[in-house]
Amino acid sequence: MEDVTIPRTHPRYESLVTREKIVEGFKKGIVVPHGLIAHGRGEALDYILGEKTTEYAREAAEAAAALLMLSKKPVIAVNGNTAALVGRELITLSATLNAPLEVNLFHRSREREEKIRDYLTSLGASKVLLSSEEHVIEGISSARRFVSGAGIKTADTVVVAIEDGDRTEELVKEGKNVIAIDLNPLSRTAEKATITIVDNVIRAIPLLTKLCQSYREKPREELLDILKRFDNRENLRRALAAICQRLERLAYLDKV
Ligand code: PTJ
Repeated sequence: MEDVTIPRTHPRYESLVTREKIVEGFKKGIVVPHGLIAHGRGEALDYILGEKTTEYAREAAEAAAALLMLSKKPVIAVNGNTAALVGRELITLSATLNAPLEVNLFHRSREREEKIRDYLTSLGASKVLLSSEEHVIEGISSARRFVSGAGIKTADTVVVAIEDGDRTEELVKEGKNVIAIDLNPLSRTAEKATITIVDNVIRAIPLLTKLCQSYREKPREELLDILKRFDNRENLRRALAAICQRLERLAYLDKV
């Protein structure tokens, strides 16, 4: 297939570069075909959201950073899409938190797990865990139930992104906090997570990392306070309201 160079002046440059990353990941065998479809859904939602981090997404990211700073054993789950889109950024978040990355796939195969691990290692990751059939999250019907004993199984907080919704609820049932990054405020993952950041991973992961770095010296009481003020249901309501308002403005005005 021919490689396409995207001119910097293209009005949709960022979006097209991101799309190229997913396609590259697919060619490398990191992203599954279903991941391309998921990406398209994300693109559509991001377009409606205005392709920028909203105020409510920032507040959710602040609560997520506070929770991560308070967590004893955070783990960052990685799938095909997140490895392809934000592999490097996930490594920086992992280093900032001293939290492992764990490859956990819906369309699971050992071969793809290893490909993703090797890809992350080539980018500089030092600790990438893989799933094991010895450790299971009960109640999950997909292959995502297999997790690492040193990772998700024993984590107190799990960061998940671009998820299909089958496991957040079960992780929460196991007493874990779940931080989800999902552009769809109506998804099951968004609803069931402890904290949902309704934003694109390409913006949300760097923002979360920056906030974690700046919260390092924050006293525990302040972190607890940030967390206490956050209400996930209310935040999702604001996300939906913002989508409605933006569409209304687009419908009645010539520009947004
Ligand atoms: O690599 P695997 O095998 O684990 O499979 C990963 C996919 C993505 C195929 C799997 O998790 C899946 O099928 O996901 P869904 O059900 O399509 O859900 C993905 C969710 O992520 C949807 O709500 C999308 O709107 C959202 N999404 C897509 N792209 C982004 C996103 N959210 C944040 N940032 C994005 N870039």
